[in-house]
Amino acid sequence: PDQVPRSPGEHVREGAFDTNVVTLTRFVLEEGRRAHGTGELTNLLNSICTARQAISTAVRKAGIANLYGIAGSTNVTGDQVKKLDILSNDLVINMIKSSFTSCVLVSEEDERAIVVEPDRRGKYIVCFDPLDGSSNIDCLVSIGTIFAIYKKTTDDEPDEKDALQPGRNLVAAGYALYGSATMMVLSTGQGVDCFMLDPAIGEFILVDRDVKIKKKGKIYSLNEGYAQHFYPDVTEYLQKKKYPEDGSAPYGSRYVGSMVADVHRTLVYGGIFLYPANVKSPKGKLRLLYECNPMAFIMEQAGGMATTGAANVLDIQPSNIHQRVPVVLGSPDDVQEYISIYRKHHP
Ligand code: AMP
Ligand code: P6P
Repeated sequence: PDQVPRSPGEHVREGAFDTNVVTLTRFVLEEGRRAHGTGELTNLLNSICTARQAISTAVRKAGIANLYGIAGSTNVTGDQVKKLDILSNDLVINMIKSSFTSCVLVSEEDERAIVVEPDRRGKYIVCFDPLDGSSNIDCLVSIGTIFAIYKKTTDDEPDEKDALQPGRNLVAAGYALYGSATMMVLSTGQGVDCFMLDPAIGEFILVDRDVKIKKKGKIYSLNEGYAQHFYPDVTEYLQKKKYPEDGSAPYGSRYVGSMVADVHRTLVYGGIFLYPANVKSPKGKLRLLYECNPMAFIMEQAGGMATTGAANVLDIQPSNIHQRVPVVLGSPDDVQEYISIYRKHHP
């Protein structure tokens, strides 16, 4: 069949040699034809995919290729920048620029937005975190790449302000998770699809179509090391998860400390991920443009929710490209329960 399987959550048969394997490249091409696009977004998505394949290779060979270790510089968040961070950032920038699809790039690694040179420009704006969770690199905990794609909305000279769009304007978003396997999760607004990297053929293969998150989960995920700084709404919410008053079982706790790993687990198993504001970080820690918005887009496309407590993440009008916001995302019933407690404390 020349159509991509349309039934939700359809798994490609495991074991059999599939001579009609649906690669990410093929999937994106078919979606592009269906959308009657010019091919620009298709080229952009495939260039991002290529960068992730290369990052996955680097991540998995880092020890051998001596890519570990401090590169001796720091990024805008003041984290020690490791060699893989720099390599990943360069890979993504170079692959996107050479796709002739984009005019402005915003990276967690670069203080200012990158304006693409005139002869290589296209209509898209890409915000990305090239290697999220980099503090986990040396202990081999899963890390990831996150991206968000917007269209330029004005005809004037491209610059940083073109990236200051609410998540509602997203054209596409997704992430790659470099875990026990490399998984690419993508949405262009018609649901969420998951692709597993098959190292044997160097292609991402469609493994889950139109993924939907559970309505309610049994896992909460946040860094409880900040408990003494939590605002009352978070403390009350956690109390209800640990000591349920309705006789139900307490929630389990899972926290990797890599947003991509914690969000992917939440997508697959259900539950709630929280990086809320606290007394020490009144805006939270995670970045709106290249962490919270893309993850909120994926969550909503999968039937989940993403809130700052006060508002839906995707409705926030960004004020600067490295803006931090509080984020609580996951199964809709779990996020709604948190929102009702938040509103009790913020009438
Ligand atoms: P383009 O002409 O390639 O920039 O595409 C124009 C619009 O069509 C995009 O902004 C998307 O909304 C849609 N589109 C194009 N290609 C794709 C694709 N591969 N997957 C999903 N939507 C697409
Ligand atoms: P904390 C990794 O450094 C990161 O940016 C996200 O991937 C992760 O969710 C968060 O920070 C972890 O922060 O304060 O719990 O160490």
